[in-house]
Amino acid sequence: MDSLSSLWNAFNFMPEDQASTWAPAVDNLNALITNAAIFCTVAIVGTMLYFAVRYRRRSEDQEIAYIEHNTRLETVWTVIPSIICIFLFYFGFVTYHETRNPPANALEVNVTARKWAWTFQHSNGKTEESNLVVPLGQPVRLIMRSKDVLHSFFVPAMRIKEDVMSNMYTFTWFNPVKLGTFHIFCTEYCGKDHSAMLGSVKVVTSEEYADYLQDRGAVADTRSPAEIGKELYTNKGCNACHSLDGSRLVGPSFKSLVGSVRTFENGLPPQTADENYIRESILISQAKIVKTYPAGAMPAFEGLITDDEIEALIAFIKSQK
Ligand code: HEC
Ligand SMILES: [Cu+2]
Repeated sequence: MDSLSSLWNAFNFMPEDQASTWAPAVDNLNALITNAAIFCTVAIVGTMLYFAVRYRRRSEDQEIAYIEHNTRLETVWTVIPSIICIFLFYFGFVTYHETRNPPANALEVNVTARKWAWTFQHSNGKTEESNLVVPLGQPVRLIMRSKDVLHSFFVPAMRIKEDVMSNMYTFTWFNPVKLGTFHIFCTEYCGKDHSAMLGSVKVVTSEEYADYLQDRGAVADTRSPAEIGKELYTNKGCNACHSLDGSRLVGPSFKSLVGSVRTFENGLPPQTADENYIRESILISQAKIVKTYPAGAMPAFEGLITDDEIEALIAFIKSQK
């Protein structure tokens, strides 16, 4: 029994910890695909070798049968693999769909990648490098961007991996089901110290998480991004054209904007307002003109606003429920 399980472990390449809700589903799917591939390889190569011996030419003047086709056989070897592929697609799609759609109550953490470190910022502004602290059993949605090149955020124990880019936000989420500390890697070669771009996810109880958020240490600015965003809303002049109470000024109100479906003047398809939409609206206001509003009224802020300021404005706009 012992030698059997050590044999199994030798062939099991998945990380030992299954620390998120969907880790077992990911592992089962991986095992299913691997086993199906091994089975097909053995069956096909085995049959091929057997036929090569069994039906080899036995003499120079041996006549061979003339075989055109076999409808029944061809139907079988088309239909069965098709069914297997549909099965694999189905299980893959279900898991993929889950990994792309965070629940509405997910906790949000902003992740910033740079050469060669990760920074995590929680909703109250608590910021820490390399160490992502999250509460057990609480879905966590990560809103990620890069300050320089392409990186990729990878936590094997959670079975999540997502590219991190400088010109848009990318997202991932997970629901941790195990207390403990788990590795973070960068899996996109990003230069000299790529291999040292490490970090850890620390899963703690919700009480420990609350204490963690409160402990702000010696930081100069203890405001939350939303509070900083509120100040920018006035300082950058957004308040001249955007109300917070739902009323129409020069531009649309920020009330309940995030998560709502936007329709546009310039024939573009409707879209749900998310972080990337807000970012684009600020930087390149002409890209999408909100229906019934004038084009060209909003100045483009490209070059006039930093990524950190945009992130604070997004947090503020999100808080206008
Ligand atoms: C001079 C007026 C004006 C100013 C100043 C202004 N905007 Fe706008 N904004 C508009 C108008 C008009 C629209 C709608 C037309 C469009 O989409 O360009 C708009 C659209 C938007 C949208 C998309 C809204 C939606 O309902 O989909 C966002 C987000 C936005 N602005 C953010 C900002 C932020 C943040 C600032 C400050 C940094 C700002 N705006 C400053 C006039 C303005
Ligand atoms: Cu990297």
